[in-house]
Amino acid sequence: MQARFVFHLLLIGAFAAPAALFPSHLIAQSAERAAQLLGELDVPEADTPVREHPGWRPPVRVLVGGGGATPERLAELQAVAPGVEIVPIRPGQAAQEAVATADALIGTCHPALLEAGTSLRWVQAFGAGVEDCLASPFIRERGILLTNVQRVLAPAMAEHVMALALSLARQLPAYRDHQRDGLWRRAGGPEVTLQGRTMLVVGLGGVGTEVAERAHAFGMTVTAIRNSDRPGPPTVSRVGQSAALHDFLREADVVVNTLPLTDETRHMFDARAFAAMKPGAWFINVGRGATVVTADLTQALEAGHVGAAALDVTDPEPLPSDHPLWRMPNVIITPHVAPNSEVNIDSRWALFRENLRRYVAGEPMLSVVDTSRGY
Ligand code: OXD
Repeated sequence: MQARFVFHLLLIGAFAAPAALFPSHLIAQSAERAAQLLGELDVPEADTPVREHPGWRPPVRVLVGGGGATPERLAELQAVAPGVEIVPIRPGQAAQEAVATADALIGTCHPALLEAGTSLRWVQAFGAGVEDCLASPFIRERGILLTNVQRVLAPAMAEHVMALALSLARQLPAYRDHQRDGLWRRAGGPEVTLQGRTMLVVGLGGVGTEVAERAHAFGMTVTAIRNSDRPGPPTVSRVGQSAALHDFLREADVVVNTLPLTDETRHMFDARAFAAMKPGAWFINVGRGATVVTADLTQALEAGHVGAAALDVTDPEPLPSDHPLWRMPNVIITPHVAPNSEVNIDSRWALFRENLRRYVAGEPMLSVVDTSRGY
C-alpha cells in the first residue's frame, strides 16, 4: 500500500511539471501499464453471460468511434472479433447510415447514432457518466445493453481529488501567485494537514472507493454516502444512505462529491445541504456539475460558510468567464480534466477490446450500467 501510494504522489508531481520534463518513455510504456491496470482495477463483471441478455446474437457489424481510434487499436479490436466487420467512424462521415445495420457501437453514445441504430444491441460508452446516453430514450426503450468505463477512470479521478485537497490544505494556488511575482512570502492563511480530518465521500462507487482509499492512507477518517445498504470497504468508517446526507455533512471537514447525474442526484447540493456543512468545511466536486445548485454554492462561499471549493465540474460547463466563482481566492477550478491521464486512454481501449471479446463469445460483460438507476 505504501509503495503504491508513493507512486501516486510521483505522478501528481509529473503532471504539474512542464511537458519537456515529462519523460516520453513513461508515455510509451502506457499501453503496457494500461493492460496491467485493467487487471488490477477490479472492474465489475456481470453475474450472467451476455448470451442470456434478451436480443443478444453474435455481432456481424460493430461501429467504433471515440477518441484514440488508431489503426493499431482498431486492429486489436479486429483480432478479438475475427469475422466481425469493424467499422471506424471517420470525421465528416455520415455515420447514421453506417450505424443502421450495426449490432454494437463502441466509444460513443451520440444521440443521433442511437436513434439511427435500430439494430443496436450493445453500446460501450466512452466515459463513466452516461446521463447523455440515457437522456436519449432509445437505450431504455430498446433494452440496449450499456457498458461504461467507470473503474478505469477512478484512479486518475481519485488522484485529482487528492491533488485538489492538498492544494487547498497547503495553499498552493496562493504560492503559485507569489511565485509568478517572485515573492518569497507566506500565503497568509494557515497551512493545514489532511491528517486527522474527516472526509465525507458522497457517492461510494468506483471513484468514491478509490478516493476513500487514498484519503485513509493520508490519515483521514473517511465517511461515505451511497445509494444502497451495502457495507463500505475497510477504509470507510461509517456509511449512510442519501437520507442521512445532511447528518453526515455536519461532521465532515472535506466533502467530496463523486455523484453521477440522475433524477435523484440533480441539485442534491443546494442551499440546505451547504447550510448543513460544518462552518469552514471544503467542498470538492469531480462528479457532475448539475448535482450542485451553483448559485447556492457561490452564496455559501461568499458568506464564508463553505470555507473553500475545488471544482472539476460545474453547471454550466464551461463556466462563463464572468462567473464570480472564477475570482474567489478560496476556489480552485479545473476544466473537467479529473479523469484524464496518459494511461486512461489505453486502459479505456483495453476495456473496449476485452468487452468486445466477451460480447462476441457471449461471456459476462464488464462495467455494465444499471440503466434504471442511471449509473
Ligand atoms: C466521464 C467524464 O467519463 O466525466 O464521465 O469524463
